[in-house]
Amino acid sequence: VTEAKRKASYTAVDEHITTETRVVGIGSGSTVVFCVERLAQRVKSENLGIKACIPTSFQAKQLIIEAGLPLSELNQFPDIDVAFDGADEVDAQLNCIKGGGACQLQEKLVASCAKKFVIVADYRKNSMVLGEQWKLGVPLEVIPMVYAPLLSKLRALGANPVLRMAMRKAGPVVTDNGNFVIDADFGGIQDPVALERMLIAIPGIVETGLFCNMAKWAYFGMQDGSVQLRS
Ligand code: DER
Repeated sequence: VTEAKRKASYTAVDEHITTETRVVGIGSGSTVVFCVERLAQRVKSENLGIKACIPTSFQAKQLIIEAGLPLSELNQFPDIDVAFDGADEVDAQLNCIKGGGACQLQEKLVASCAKKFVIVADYRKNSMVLGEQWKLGVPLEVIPMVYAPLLSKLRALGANPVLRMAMRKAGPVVTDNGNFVIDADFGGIQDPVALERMLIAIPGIVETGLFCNMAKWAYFGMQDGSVQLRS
């Protein structure tokens, strides 16, 4: 799977980073690590004009710093040329479930400011209907003060919601923005656009892991070593 992630990421960076690229959005998770690796290689070996890399989490910030790439932020570089990010599941229309790493709030902000939003993933994420492969539910970033009422509201909507608990830290996961994550399993999601609209309107849900009509390219590393592009 690691080789599949690396191949998808290298292919995506090689196809979307040019000498014209100035500002790059860097997603979160284990696949986008290889995008940073490839970008750093190319900055070193080619005359690229990258001026800023915009992180989507503490992890992404660390990746940018450790790769020696120029770290900056949206308020200094509001127009992102291309953003790379992973996904937990991608459907036939390139709608995604994201948030496996609890970073979906900043990821969606960066993706929303990018001219091009590119997904990199291994073959396990390639799906037809969201919720069919990814069984852990739609990650929702929520305000801690209201997580219990939200669990009830989500149950009333037919979901099976769970407050995401931390590993090797007592209590729930706390996001980079100081919020909690509720994973709400809705089963197969035939209309992710409608579900996203309904969820984001509920007070206390500050962001959902449904990225609809955002990604225009998705690179999947396949088991046979090939890379499949869906766009
Ligand atoms: O948390 C996130 O949204 C990540 O992008 C995640 O969905 C993908 O993580 P992975 O590349 O480690 O599978």
